[in-house]
Amino acid sequence: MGPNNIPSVVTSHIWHGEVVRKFHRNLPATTVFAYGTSALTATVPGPTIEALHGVTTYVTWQNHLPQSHILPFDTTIATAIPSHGGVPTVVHLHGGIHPPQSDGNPFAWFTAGFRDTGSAWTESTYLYPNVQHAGNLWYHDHALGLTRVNLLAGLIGSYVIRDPTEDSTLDLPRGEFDRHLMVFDRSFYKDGSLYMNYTGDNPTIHPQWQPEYFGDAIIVNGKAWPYLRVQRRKYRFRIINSSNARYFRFSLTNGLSFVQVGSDASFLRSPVTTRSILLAPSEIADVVIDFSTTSANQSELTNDAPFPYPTGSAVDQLNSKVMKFIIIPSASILPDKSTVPSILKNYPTPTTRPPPRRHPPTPKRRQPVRLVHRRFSRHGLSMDRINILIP
Ligand SMILES: [Cu+2]
Repeated sequence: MGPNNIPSVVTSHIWHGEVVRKFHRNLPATTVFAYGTSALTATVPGPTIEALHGVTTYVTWQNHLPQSHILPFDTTIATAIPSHGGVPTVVHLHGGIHPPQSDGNPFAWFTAGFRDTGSAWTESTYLYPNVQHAGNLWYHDHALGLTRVNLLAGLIGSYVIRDPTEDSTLDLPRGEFDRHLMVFDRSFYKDGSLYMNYTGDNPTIHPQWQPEYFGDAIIVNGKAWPYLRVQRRKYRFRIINSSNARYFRFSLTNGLSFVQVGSDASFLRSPVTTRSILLAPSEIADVVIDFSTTSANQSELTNDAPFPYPTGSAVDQLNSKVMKFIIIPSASILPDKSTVPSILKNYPTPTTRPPPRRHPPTPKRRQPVRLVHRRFSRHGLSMDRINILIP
């Protein structure tokens, strides 16, 4: 067991394979592709990888996917086609600064057991030096011609580089008051399976091609339109848009605002208070919401971004709703001592001078990376949380 009796499992790989998961209580279970430590623990999105600034982490991404894909894919574009069947995958850490052989080159794909590999495949274990400044990243599949369907199938997850010294200096909301919200859209058949239209937008020109994907249901951390019980205090949310094509323009009901403190992997110099946040696919907004600034007992996170953005269809009853915060109707249990400093971070000024020539430090030993599962409930059950240590 880890700290606070949180179960810890020592492992050195991240499994990905086909599992069945529930997105909504009124929808039958859905077959998905998911990351985790095993078929039992794999989730969509996958576990959050928590890395420490300056501490190298190694991850062996292990493909356990079946012989064929659960979604239709377009074979008229350049696509990874393995000679022995299976679903090619390769992981890209979005926003990460790491060696090219750990970057998830689309040609570095591999199938289950590394039976077939792409022309650029060299490494089964990826190295993430985490020498960039602390911030928010995310990981996703990147296989040639299959990235669209592999992400839709569920191969996505968040990754955060933490700097404990910086965290204690800034004193933003921490621990259980610091959450990831991974938001994406999906459509489903009535039997629960993922729906993806594979008839081309202009079938006389191309039988399959559609440039974008828009789903009816908005999913946050693996649940459609979930709720989260919050205390009447400040929370930090790292909101990641992991949709394939949908922009979100978020607002909060009942008079609440966002205080944006970061964008993608960086802090803003100073916090910005705003009623609305526009987030394109793959963008990350790092915000603080102070639930003590409303007397209401709930607030909805809503979306009004047309799709495709900015000139497409208006949102409707379904895709205008994202999630609901239920504010516990009492003073917060513990006093909220967190702050939002007026100056968050001064990064070094960019320069056009050539970089100094130096070799990256050679890590002496493999250091732990912490994986955190934070799930929502549609049934009022408490959220479970699993921490996993990777040596
Ligand atoms: Cu990316």
